[in-house]
Amino acid sequence: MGILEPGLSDVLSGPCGHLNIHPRVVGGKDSVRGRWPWQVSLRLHKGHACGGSLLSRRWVLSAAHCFEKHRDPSNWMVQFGELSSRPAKLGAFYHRYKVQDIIMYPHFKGSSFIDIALLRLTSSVTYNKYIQPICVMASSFEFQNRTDCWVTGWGHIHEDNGLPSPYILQEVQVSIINNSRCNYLYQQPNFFYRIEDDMICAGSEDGSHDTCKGDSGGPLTCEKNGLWIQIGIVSWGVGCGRPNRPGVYTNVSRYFGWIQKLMAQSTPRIHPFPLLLLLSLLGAAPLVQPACAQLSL
Ligand code: 4AZ
Repeated sequence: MGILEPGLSDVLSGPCGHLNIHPRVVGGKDSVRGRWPWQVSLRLHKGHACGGSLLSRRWVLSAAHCFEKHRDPSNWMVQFGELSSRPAKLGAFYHRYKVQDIIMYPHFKGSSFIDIALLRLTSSVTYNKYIQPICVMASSFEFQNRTDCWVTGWGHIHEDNGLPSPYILQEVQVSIINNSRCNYLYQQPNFFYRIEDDMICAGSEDGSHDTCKGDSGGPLTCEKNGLWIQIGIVSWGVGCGRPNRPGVYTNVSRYFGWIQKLMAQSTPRIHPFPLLLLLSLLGAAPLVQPACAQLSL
């Protein structure tokens, strides 16, 4: 049942990271429906609260801080496959799913540390042209000098300005800023914020490309060999679009084992034999074997 991916040495139980349509956050532009088919809107009491990404039919990845004050899954809904965070058409409601469990990483202590959560959905998501999962990998080392990654979201377009009507998903290209450089920037001129090992900085040093309030939980993605990989989760920053204050993202690869373990534990109702398959990518970093996990749950 596995699908052999060109350029990848193992099998997938279901494909991830494929785009059907090829190509404001801060400094961004309107996206196109289907360009980021894994992007979801997490809705608290029916309004957009945070971003997230689809990993498989039953699992959505987001930031733990989104749920710090709202831990009851019944207050949340996940909206898939829509360009607007407030779609006018009634059909959009077909693509809203309920949340069964909110699972924060066990050591999450609030705010920006270990800022990762998985949502288990009550039912399986139906994939289509506009709804597809993203890949995650065991290492993000090889992405550290990339200048062509992307972040997407329905968050603020400036520190004090929300996204205006019709609330179209924004996309912005960002550079990955390595941790030593990011720590240096965050000390300029005299601030001190520590960028931990499980965080990745991205944006631009002049602040022109950034994420903001409301983008939290959404994906930072890069393409590799034709597949899109999620390397970060929008987590925090000092303001939005400020020079020397790039956006800070949770480094997803640091939690690859945790994600894999949780997704494997789920008891599927439709597919009787869930598969856990690791996918090694060609051209992997020499010490850490990157893997792309996709589960048919
Ligand atoms: C927030 O409050 C937030 N500039 C998200 C991203 C950034 C800052 C704040 C990064 O959700």
